[in-house]
Amino acid sequence: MSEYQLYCFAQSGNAYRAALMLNLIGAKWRPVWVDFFAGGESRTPTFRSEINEMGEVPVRVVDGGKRLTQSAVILNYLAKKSGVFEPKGEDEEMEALRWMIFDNQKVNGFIGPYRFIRNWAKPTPDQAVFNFLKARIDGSLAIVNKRLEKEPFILGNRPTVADISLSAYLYYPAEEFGFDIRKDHPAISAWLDRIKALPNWAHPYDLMPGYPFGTQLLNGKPLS
Ligand SMILES: N[C@@H](CCC(=O)N[C@@H](CS)C(=O)NCC(=O)O)C(=O)O
Repeated sequence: MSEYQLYCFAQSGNAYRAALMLNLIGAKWRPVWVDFFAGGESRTPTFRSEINEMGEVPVRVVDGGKRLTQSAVILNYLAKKSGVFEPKGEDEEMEALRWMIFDNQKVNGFIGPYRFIRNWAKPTPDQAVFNFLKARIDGSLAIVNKRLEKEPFILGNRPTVADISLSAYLYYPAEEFGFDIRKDHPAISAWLDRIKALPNWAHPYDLMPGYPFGTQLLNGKPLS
């Protein structure tokens, strides 16, 4: 029996943070597919009253019903529980949190909407919106790249929740972004390879259901 359920869908980089963490720590978990695109499930009154009042995925549910949302909260909970990717001591905890907030707000907080409006929003917004977001993305990724020129991981020599949070979105295909993050930011590229080499790493489209669109399949098989 799985210890955790994760409400998610394959295209969600926010959900992928939590799915990747669960996989990397070897947790027993199973995905629950959220029909985000066609069904608008996260906007329904039922989802908001019974699953997450914020209308977002990921949502991590422990068998028995206890729920957690916000990927940073989920990552920190799982790190504490497993002892894996856990920042050690108050200074590291604050440092990890600092980067996770920066990620949520300014790195993937801009990359996520950019990728969404480029691939799925109807009608497609004006070019000015893309230009604004892209300038913010370039500036934020340059900050992360500079940090990673000095150390192999965000907090130093070992990966922590800050690395899982910041890296997850960046594994989606470059064609979905329309720019090549690895080419533009070489230290980020080398860091993505280091995280990808960790045991149990898996691509978002292999780890969460809903790719291709509108299916409850995971790797071509129905969800159990
Ligand atoms: N800060 C949140 C962001 C969650 C989030 O925005 N998830 C997207 C899916 S990738 C969502 O559910 N969006 C619904 C909406 O904005 O209406 C986290 O890290 O969990």
